[in-house]
Amino acid sequence: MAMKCMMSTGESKEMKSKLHRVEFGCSEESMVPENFVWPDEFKARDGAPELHVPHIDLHKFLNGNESDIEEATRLVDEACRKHGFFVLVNHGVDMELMKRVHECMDEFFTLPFDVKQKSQRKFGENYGYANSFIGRFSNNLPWKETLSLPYVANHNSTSVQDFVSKCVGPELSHQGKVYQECGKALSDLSLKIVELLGLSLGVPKEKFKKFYEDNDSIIRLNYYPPCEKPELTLGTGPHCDPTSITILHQDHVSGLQVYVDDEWHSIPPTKNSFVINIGDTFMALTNGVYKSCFHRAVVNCKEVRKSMAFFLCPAADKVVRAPDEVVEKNPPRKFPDYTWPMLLELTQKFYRADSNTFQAFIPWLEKQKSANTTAPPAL
Ligand SMILES: O=C(O)CCC(=O)C(=O)O
Ligand SMILES: [Fe+2]
Repeated sequence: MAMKCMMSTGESKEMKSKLHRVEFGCSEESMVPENFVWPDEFKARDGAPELHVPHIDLHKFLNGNESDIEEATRLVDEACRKHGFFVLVNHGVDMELMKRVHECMDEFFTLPFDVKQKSQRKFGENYGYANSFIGRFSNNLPWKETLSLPYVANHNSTSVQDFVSKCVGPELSHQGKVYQECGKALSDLSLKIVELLGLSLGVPKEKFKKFYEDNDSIIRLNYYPPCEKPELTLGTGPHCDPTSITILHQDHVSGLQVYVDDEWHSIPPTKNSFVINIGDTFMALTNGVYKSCFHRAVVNCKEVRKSMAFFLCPAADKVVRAPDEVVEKNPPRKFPDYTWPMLLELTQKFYRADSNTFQAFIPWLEKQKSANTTAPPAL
């Protein structure tokens, strides 16, 4: 049903003609547009083993004694060197707020398509509503709809609220307020997480906190409609987050999978918790010591799945450069200095983020730098 809603657009006509019948999903027969059918090597199989990630008690880390701190940093260090995923509990974020976020998502994504389309994300832009029928790709399409919002960690900024009122519509301003509050709570939380990561890595506690204090981040709401033949497609294709740290809140439906030791593993939702993962930009800040890991989301035939991701990103003028003390312990320096908008531009316009994003980014960045230095002076 939700798929019908994703297809009730002019752009979908061509795709409708490419629909092919697929026999026996959870229902007797189902139809999955060809563009959503992923090659066999990517398809999800039943029964992915669970990834055993540490559950980190943030309250204990912040208020605990020496041994609580030592335990939290040791577990985080171990997980981040291996795959970069851990679960955060006792994090202090009001779960009633997260419940309201999910209610707003239900309200938004079940609106008629033409209402959602008003806030359509344009090519090269970072914010707004997107689904695969209006997206930039034509094959291996993800089975989902998203709404991406700008969060600016500036004392008086109401960036999220303003975006919703202006681009989504003033009639949804109540949702904007909820997402704004959520952004603030998760931005504050992210500063505690980078403190924990800094300590785990052995850099002064304040270092990363200062770097991200004025973060310019992204909130992404993911809505995965049920799919009658879920094994043919993916909700979010395999990728590494190009951003710094991701704070993910999943509803009660499983779907998140992480590629570790040559195998896909699931991280099922656990109540009142967030899944945290390291993105490419934080990996660069640690000179590659902490890993940004390949992950994806699978869909199911029974129910909608929703997740909310807060992608922590540095302010536009901050130079991403691993601290000397980290490089000295893990030489040589492995990443070029860059600012986040450069990597964002590459992944929004030219390159679909995967596990080789940096291999594409490094020569591209060099080209951009030399184009800028050889350009004739402006008159
Ligand atoms: O929905 C999920 O569980 C994962 C989503 C994700 O990886 C992303 O939005 O980057
Ligand atoms: Fe992701």
